[in-house]
Amino acid sequence: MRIGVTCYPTVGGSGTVATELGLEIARRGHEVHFICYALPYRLGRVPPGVTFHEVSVPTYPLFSYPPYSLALASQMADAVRTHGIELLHVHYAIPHAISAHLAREILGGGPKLIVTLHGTDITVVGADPSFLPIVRLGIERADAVTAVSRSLARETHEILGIEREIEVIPNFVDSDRCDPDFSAAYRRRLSPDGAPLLVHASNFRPVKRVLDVLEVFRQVNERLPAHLAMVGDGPERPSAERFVRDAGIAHRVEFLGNVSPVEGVMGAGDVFLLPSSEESFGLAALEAMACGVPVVASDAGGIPEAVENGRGGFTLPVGDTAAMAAAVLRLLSDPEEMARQRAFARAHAAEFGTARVVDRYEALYRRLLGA
Ligand code: GMT
Repeated sequence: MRIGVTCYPTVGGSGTVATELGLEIARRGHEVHFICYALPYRLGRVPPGVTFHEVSVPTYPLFSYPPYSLALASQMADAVRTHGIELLHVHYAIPHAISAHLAREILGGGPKLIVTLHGTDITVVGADPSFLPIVRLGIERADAVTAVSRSLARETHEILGIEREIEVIPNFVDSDRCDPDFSAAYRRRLSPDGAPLLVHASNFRPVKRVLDVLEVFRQVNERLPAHLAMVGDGPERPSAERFVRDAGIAHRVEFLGNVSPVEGVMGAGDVFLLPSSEESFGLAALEAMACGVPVVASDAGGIPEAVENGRGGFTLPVGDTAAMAAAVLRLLSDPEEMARQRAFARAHAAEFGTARVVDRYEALYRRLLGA
């Protein structure tokens, strides 16, 4: 099969899933074409079965907003025509689903189209009245739509007021990316005194509630001296840095920015924190569990589908920092419970292994192409 993939190339869950899926599909002998505005951050070395098509968006004094969606549509049409791409798989509805429709208009037909919904493309941006009608169109006209959790599929039906079938294919994780030696080195750096280490990783957007991460840590650290590693970057970072200064915990908290591979730091931790207010799935939590790190998270959106309460993690009401701190303290003060939860975390993450989940995408591709 010849597959075109479009995603945001920047650090984030949808780009990770799109890239790892494309790479695995290429390993299975198919031809994969990434059509993006930059090389996806997770692509690394581009293997022989993969081609990258850069979307360049010309600027012009009239364009306060350079039309990325249109440049993408033209580039998609060109890649399809030149390479005989049979199926376009776009990740994140806005604007990728619409660009793909436009590409099909340019071609007067052409490839099948799959739209994979990742979360904020529906729950935050897509729900905005400025985008809702165009997102609805993009989703209704696709040949297949997938969502990364049952919760997101349900929300999509509710928010967009549509009835079309949405197949739920969960996110996946490769535990081979966990590297105990590398993590041990990180642990020595982040906890030189051997105290427990908590970890959070995100894009520091408001939905991640990073101040809750810090508040949970503050409460834990009051009872049991610990360290916190904050991985990632984004708009809430300045307020987070202010919080740790004001709370007098700056010497216990390290802001690492984006690190690669993220599993290096995640695997160094004792507990991973994810107290988000919106989360379609919570891939970061799954990555932590794959490295044997239990998760304390909120019960927002699809998190309970990724983190089974009591089996490798605990899900608690959004904003209940006291309950989250208590869950962390319980884990840190009971080595037997910690060992049990670490084993559960690994076993639970194994259920979301790459091969099993990619089989489902490959089957969907074959179904659409009659291959
Ligand atoms: O908003 C983000 O956290 C980034 C976003 C993305 O598109 O990169 O993540 C979303 O997609 C991930 C992969 O499917 C999911 O694991 C995240 O839960 C989801 N984020 C939200 O729903 C907030």
